[in-house]
Amino acid sequence: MSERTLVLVKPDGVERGLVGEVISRIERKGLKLVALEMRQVDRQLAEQHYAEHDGKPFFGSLLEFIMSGPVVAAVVEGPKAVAAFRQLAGGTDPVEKAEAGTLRGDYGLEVQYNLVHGSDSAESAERELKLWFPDLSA
Ligand code: DAT
Ligand code: MG
Repeated sequence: MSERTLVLVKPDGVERGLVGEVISRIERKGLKLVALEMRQVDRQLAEQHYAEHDGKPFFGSLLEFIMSGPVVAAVVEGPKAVAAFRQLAGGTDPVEKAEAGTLRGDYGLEVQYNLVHGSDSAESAERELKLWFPDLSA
């Protein structure tokens, strides 16, 4: 059974020229790209995307960061796509949690600048895909 997940290359990843590396690892894993687009995130999308973090001390800087430059948004498909991309991304903190060999473990230092987003569950993926790609049919 195939599923879909939302992947973002965040502004730090785009700025550092790591879009190709992220896409390459997605493809090497055997996942498929269903949609791929460069986007500038506005405040409304930022707030909706990160709604679960509203009220946390880092919420304001998280919004500013995701709006700070273009992101690359992708719809990624495959068996266990949600978990598979989370495995490629590594843990949220690039040094404390992400293993070497993951995107965050290999390229990140600070938790805010952790390069990529991946939906954390099938339910989150459904919500986020509607938000980012409302015209994409299931
Ligand atoms: P993930 O992106 O691994 O799903 P999350 O949903 O808990 O992690 O948090 C969303 C983003 O918020 C995360 O990618 C980076 C930022 N973030 C999380 N915890 C943070 C913290 N303690 N300080 C600053 N930024 C944080
Ligand atoms: Mg998350």
